[in-house]
Amino acid sequence: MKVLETEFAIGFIRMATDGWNQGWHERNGGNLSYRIKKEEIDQVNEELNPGKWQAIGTEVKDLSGEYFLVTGSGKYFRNLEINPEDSMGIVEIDETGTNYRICWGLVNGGRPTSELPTHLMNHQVKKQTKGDDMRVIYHCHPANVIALTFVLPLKDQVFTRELWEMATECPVVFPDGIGVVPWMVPGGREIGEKTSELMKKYDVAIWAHHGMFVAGENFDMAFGLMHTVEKSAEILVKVMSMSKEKLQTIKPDEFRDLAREFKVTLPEKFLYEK
Ligand code: 2HA
Ligand code: ZN
Repeated sequence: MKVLETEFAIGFIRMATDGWNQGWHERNGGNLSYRIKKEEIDQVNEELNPGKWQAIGTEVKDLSGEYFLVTGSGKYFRNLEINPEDSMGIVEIDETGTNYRICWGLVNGGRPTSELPTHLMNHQVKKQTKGDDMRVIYHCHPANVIALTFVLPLKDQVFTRELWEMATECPVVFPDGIGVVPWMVPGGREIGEKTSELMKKYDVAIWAHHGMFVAGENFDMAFGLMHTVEKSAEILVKVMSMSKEKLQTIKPDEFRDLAREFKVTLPEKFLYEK
């Protein structure tokens, strides 16, 4: 089977195109990775053509032998659909978890995303904590979430609570909450460590003045989570633009009622009195 005929490649490209259409991927902004299942990589074995091992820049021992479909460094989401073999690639992780090699795609000498360390460290955390449930890590630059990082305190409690309040579905969609990473230099191990630390608790991490990372079971869940958080941020931006104070909102006890009814656990640290 050809890589481009597989369900995972088709889903990956569709998600990238949807993200582009949302306006979340100006120029070469954002990146996407998918941890490929054993049976899926076996399907495309004949098309794999491993290149040279190269350093990841961090260690992800628990991902040794795994294969990932990833977007390329400097590649534009806008082009993924029309030129997938140039814009994305399959990489394999070596036994030590410190090197990768390109096995398919990135045909014009491309490299995996500059955020490969963060993607892989997030995948490792999700594999450790959720087993095989989480396969998608997604990063983009959504305007409303980024705007909020200039006016809200950069605290998990504040972002989670403010965004929960903006739409009743939010606490049901991201009950564990949202982590916030202060401004840092992107593209390396350090920001990857900080982000993956938050991914132990949350499926969403906001990078101040930069963008957002989410983890999802599949493309629908990851895209839907990004979409929900960014929509909630858009409502909050509108509310804050209209008025300094909310005349009414969802109260802590109402969140507790919601949690009971929808059978989710909402950590009490987010239900503080204001
Ligand atoms: O350009 O989004 O964080 C890709 C990025 C880097
Ligand atoms: Zn970015």
